[in-house]
Amino acid sequence: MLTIWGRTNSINVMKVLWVCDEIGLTYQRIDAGMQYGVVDTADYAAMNPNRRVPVIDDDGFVLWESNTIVRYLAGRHARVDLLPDDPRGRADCERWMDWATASLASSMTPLFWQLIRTPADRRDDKVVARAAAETEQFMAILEARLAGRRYLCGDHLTVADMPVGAFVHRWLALPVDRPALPALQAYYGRLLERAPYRTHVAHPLS
Ligand SMILES: N[C@@H](CCC(=O)N[C@@H](CS)C(=O)NCC(=O)O)C(=O)O
Repeated sequence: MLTIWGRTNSINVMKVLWVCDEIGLTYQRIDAGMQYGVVDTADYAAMNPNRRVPVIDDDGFVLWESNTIVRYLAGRHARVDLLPDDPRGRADCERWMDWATASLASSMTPLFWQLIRTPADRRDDKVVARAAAETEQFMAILEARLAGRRYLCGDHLTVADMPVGAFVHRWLALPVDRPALPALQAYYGRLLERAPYRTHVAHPLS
C-alpha cells in the first residue's frame, strides 16, 4: 500500500501525485500541511523531522523530499522511460530537477507567495519586482532548452518535467507580465494534453 501525506495545492505534493498517475499507481492520500495540520504531530515528525509535505509510506518504506520520491517511484516501477537507467541520461534529468529546486524555486516561491498567498495590502512590491525579473531569466533558460525538444530531456516525458512543469504552470497562471516564449508555451500545451498534469497540476492557484 502506498500512502501519500500532503495537501493538493502544494507544488511538491503535485509532482508526486503526477508521477503516480503517469505510472498508474493506486494510493491513498492524507491531507496534511497548512490548514490541515498533521505535520505538527509527533507521529508525523517521526516520519519527516522537517515537518513538511509530501511524505510517502510505500509498504513500510518512508520517504520525504519530493524530487527523491518522484525518482524512487519511477525507479521502483522500472519506468526507464521516466527515469533513464544510463548514467548520462539520468544525470541530465536530475540536473533539471536540482535546478528547479535550487534556482527556479528561489524566485518562484516568493513570487507565488506574494501574489497568491499574501493579501494585496501586505505585499512588498520590491520583492515582487525582483522575483518576477529573476524568474524571467530562469524561464529564458528553459525557453532555450526547449527549442526543438518536445520535453525537457528529449522526445518524451521524464522525471525532469515534473518539478519544472509544475513551476511552468504556476508562472503562466500568475498575474505577471511575461515575454513571449513560444517553445515554453508549446511545452505547456503538450503537458496540458496529459490527464495526470491536468488533474494534479494545472489548477487555479491557491
Ligand atoms: N524540499 C522539500 C520541500 C517541502 C516543502 O517545503 N513543502 C511545503 C509545501 S510545498 C510545506 O510542507 N509547507 C508547509 C505546510 O504545508 O504546512 C520537498 O521537495 O519535498
